[in-house]
This record gives sequence, C-alpha cells and structure tokens, in this order.
Amino acid sequence: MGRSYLTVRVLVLTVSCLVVLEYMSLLQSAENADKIRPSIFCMLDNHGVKQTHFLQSFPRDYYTTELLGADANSSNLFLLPPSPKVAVPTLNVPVNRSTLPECPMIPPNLQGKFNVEIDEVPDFAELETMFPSLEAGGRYSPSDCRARHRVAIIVPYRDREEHLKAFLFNIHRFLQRQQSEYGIFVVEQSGKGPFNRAMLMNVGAAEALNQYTYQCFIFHDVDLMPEDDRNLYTCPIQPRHMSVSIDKFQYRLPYDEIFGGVSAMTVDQFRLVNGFSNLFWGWGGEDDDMANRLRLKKLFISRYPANIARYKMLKHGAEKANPERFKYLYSGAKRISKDGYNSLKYRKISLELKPLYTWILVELPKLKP
Ligand code: BGN
Repeated sequence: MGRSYLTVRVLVLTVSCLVVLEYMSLLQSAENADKIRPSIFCMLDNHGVKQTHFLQSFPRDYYTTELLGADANSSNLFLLPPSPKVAVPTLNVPVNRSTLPECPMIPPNLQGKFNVEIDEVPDFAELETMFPSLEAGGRYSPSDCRARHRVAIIVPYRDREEHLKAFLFNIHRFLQRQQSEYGIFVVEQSGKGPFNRAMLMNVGAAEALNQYTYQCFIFHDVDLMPEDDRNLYTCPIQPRHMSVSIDKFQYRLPYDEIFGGVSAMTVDQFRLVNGFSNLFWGWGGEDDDMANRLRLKKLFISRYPANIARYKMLKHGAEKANPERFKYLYSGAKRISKDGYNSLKYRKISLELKPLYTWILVELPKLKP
C-alpha cells in the first residue's frame, strides 16, 4: 500500500515537472518568433484557417539605396527632343533625420475605419493652408521620428480636378497618420487622345527617382479613397495589390489576379519586370499585363485583408475601352524585355513643385510594338 502510494506521488511529480518544462519552452519559442517577425494583423484564409500576416519585419535599408534617379540619364530612358527648356526644380536634400528614433512599426495615431470626406472638400487655396508640415512638391516626413520607408505615390491624371482635390484632402491626412515619408506625384497626360495610364506610371516612377531615393512606388488611381488607415502604405515584400475591396464592386475582389486601382511595388521589383508596358492606349488591360509580368518574374501578388484594404470610388463616366488590349495581353510575355521602363519616351512639358503635390505634365508618343 505504502509503496504504491509512493509510486503514484513520484509519477504525479514527474508529469507536473514535464508540463512546466513544456510550457516554458513554448513561451520561449513564442518570444523568439516575435523577435524575428512581429505580427500585426491576423488573417483568415479561404478555409478559415488562422494565418499571421507580417508587415515590415525587415530593416529600413532592406531596399536598394543606390541612386536610381541616375536611370533617367541613361541611354535607355530619355526625353523626346526637342524638349522645351524648363527649369527642373529638384527637392532640397532632406534634413538629417538619422538622429531621430525609428518610427514605431504600428503608428500610434491610427483611427482604423474612418469617414472619407468627398462632399465638403475645401478648394485648393484653403487646402494648401491645411497641411503646414508639407514641403514643396507635396513631400512629407514625420518630425519626431524616422519613417521606416520612403514612398512615392504616383497618380496618373487628366481632367479630374474635383477628384484630385478630394484625393489630396483625404490622402495627406491618411498618410500623415501613418507616419509615412512620402511624396505625391501627379502625372498628367496632355492632349485629348486615348489615356495611357501605364505609361504615365512609368513616367511617374522615372521622375520620382529623379527627385529622391524613393524605395517604392504606390500607383494610385485618383478616384480611389482609402477608408481605413490600417491599410499601411509601406514598401511591400512582394508586390501588393492595395485596393482589395471597393464599394463599386460591393467590396469584393473582382478576380484573383487583379492588380489595378492601387498597387505597391519596390523600385527593385519595378525594375525587375521592366515597369509597365507602354502600349496600352485607352481603358483596360495594362494592370493585367503587369500581373503577367509579375508572374513571369516569379513575383507574387500580396494583399491585406479585405476588411482593411477598403476603398470608396468617386463617380465618373465610363472611358472608352481599348479594343487592342487582348492582343497586347496575349503577346505580353514576348515583349517584357523591350517594352516598358527601358523603352519609355516622353516629352516633359512642365514640372512644378506645387504645395500639395509635384505636377508633371507630359506628352506621350506612340511607341512601336
Ligand atoms: C478588367 C480589366 C482591368 C480592370 C478591371 C477592373 C481588361 C483586360 C481584358 C481581359 N481588364 O476587365 O484592366 O482593372 O477589369 O475594372 O479589360
């Protein structure tokens, strides 16, 4: 009786010790995992399985820091002569922020979902007084910490002044809450011919890099207003499609490969796929061509969860669809190395550092396929 009682006690003690040991080792590994990749959002995949979504778990200098603006002077990329001699202002070298502490990974003043203001937008003169911390050209960096990424927001544009006003009103407040270091580049196509959204984005990339060592681009339609500031406009590890759920599409992704609306790419990713094709004149297909380029170069489209990556779309008339888009989409793989950033040509009519944005007016030539 006495011996078996002792055996039971020894067994209980041993099991308790094992449980405590296991618990401690679990705690340890969880702590180490957090050190490697701090998690911010939790997502559910299609099967309802919980996945951790990692944002910016990489250092600030992860991206190429070489002066990519030099590209614009290389033989591959040039302005169509004769280009009128416009004084090209460049931005001042930013104040030395290296002594500031790095901004926190999760910006402390986020609001989450907020009401997008589209009905009562102040006029430009008033808007310009509302963002005193902006530098010329619509540049911003937080004053009390060093932003984690340098982001160029590229907005292809023509003849949508009301949209531009609403966009600027909403986006500056949004990005400043995110403690982002950014510049806004509005690239306007001159003339009345078919719009070439993709080529304007190539121009925006080249011109932004001429100004500053941006690490990534966010290509942004002017009529899309983000509705939740947890949708962080940071440099992505894989190209990120940002406008996942839009009110116009009942907040549903129209199809898996869509890369239009708002999308983010690092400078390196952009260069790897040779930017956008220059051949898509009129509505449609240029974003699908980019999705094909990403796949060809073994990059993946990443997305934030749909309840966060939400957008309101401003109303506008339908643009004329490009009847040639199917042809160019099918032949895209053959052209990736010669049609894109390395074959871009444009005539820069004007570049102005306006208070709220950098305005670049260009004439786009029809390039041979
Ligand atoms: C698709 C367009 C995209 C556009 C989305 C959302 C084409 C190519 C034909 C296969 N693609 O149909 O460019 O972003 O709709 O509007 O038209």
